[in-house]
Amino acid sequence: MKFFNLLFLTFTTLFLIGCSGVETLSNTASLADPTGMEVGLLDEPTKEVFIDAFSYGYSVPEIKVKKNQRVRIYLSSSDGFHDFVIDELNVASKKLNTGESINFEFTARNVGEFEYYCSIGNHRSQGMVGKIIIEE
Ligand SMILES: [Cu+2]
Repeated sequence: MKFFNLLFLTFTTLFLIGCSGVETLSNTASLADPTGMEVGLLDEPTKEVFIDAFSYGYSVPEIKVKKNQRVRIYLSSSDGFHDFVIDELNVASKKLNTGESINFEFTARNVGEFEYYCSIGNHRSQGMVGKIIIEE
């Protein structure tokens, strides 16, 4: 009986050592990875932008991001039927009624300045536009 207890204890100990060993190894690997820092710099964190749409405008008139940065838009409509479109980036949101909200993501692939606008009726010409600036 004692032998089995000892055996059990030995296996448990080995198992625990094994686990902590794996953890230490992976931590060391990520810290020691010389490209880790560079990847971190290239991969900007997702840019989150909260935009309220109303007749006729957006609460955020300008968005600035880096090339290839992920952008997550939280879009709500406090007044009217609206959407959010960027032709050059193939972004076209769902259309929102008053009180609705959605969020969606896209990647800022092209460097430049692009207009985002509401594609409903004549909202765009009423001034329902903004600008996204994507920098190198
Ligand atoms: Cu609109």
